[in-house]
Amino acid sequence: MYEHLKIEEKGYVAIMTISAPKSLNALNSTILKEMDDYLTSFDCNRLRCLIVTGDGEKSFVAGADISEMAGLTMLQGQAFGERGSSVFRKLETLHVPVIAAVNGFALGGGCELAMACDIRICSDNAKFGQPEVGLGIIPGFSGTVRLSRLVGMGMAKQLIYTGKPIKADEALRIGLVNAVVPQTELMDRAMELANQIAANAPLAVSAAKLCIDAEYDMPAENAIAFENSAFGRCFDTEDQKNGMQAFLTKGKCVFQGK
Ligand code: CO8
Repeated sequence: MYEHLKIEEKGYVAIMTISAPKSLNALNSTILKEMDDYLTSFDCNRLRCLIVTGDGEKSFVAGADISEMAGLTMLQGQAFGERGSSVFRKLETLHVPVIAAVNGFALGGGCELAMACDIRICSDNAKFGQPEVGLGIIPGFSGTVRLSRLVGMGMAKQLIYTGKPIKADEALRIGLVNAVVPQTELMDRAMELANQIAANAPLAVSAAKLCIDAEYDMPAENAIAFENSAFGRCFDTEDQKNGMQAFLTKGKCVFQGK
């Protein structure tokens, strides 16, 4: 169905594998279009979590495709940046949590893709970096926006100005990833995490994601009001009634997402 995406579903969890082995899964226009199409068709009523990973054992995504960018004019460069940013924003605002299972190089657009996900875990051979200034460009695809929010201004500036990649243990230390695991265990650990999320009330998980993201840039008073309203809406769901009833009767709730 797609040329560069492999899609799998296991229960409530979907796995999107980016596959362009000749370029270490570098993102070209076709891949961005396919990701856009897939995310547009993603059924958040049926699926409760998405895992994003790269094909093979060497690379998650080695950046945007340099051979495609090399000859761009200023306007084409801006359009390419906007294209990637809009797809990543679609991923970031998907109504279910997205886990990046980073299985190797996450450079430039690869690091930017991982940062657009809710949670990042990586294999012990992973390398993260923003090498763009070494190519005469800046991190596009919203890299200058998200990196400082994740790791703080000082570290973001160091990574972007030097262009030097960091290893998995350093990415863990600065909070760029939540966990580092052996390569052979990466997908199992990602599935375990996804299944833990999927077992919870999906409308509540989705509301929590919306709140955390939307409230981040709000003044505290507005953020608190936003949360209060979302909190109230949870009481209009069957999942809340059933979840609390199950607790009170010492049962287990199988959430229906209603
Ligand atoms: N684009 C295109 N092709 C690539 C890319 C890439 N980003 N990365 C690797 N490849 C290709 C190589 O050219 C090579 O192809 P070939 O076999 O035809 O020569 C193949 O993949 C294998 O790569 P290497 O032989 O280089 O493998 P190594 O193990 O020696 O090195 C590295 C692996 C370190 C990952 C190395 O390939 C590398 O440095 N790649 C480029 C990394 C990079 O600079 N990424 C950032 C790109 S810029 C970017 O992402 C900007 C995003 C924002 C865009 C904004 C729009 C305007």
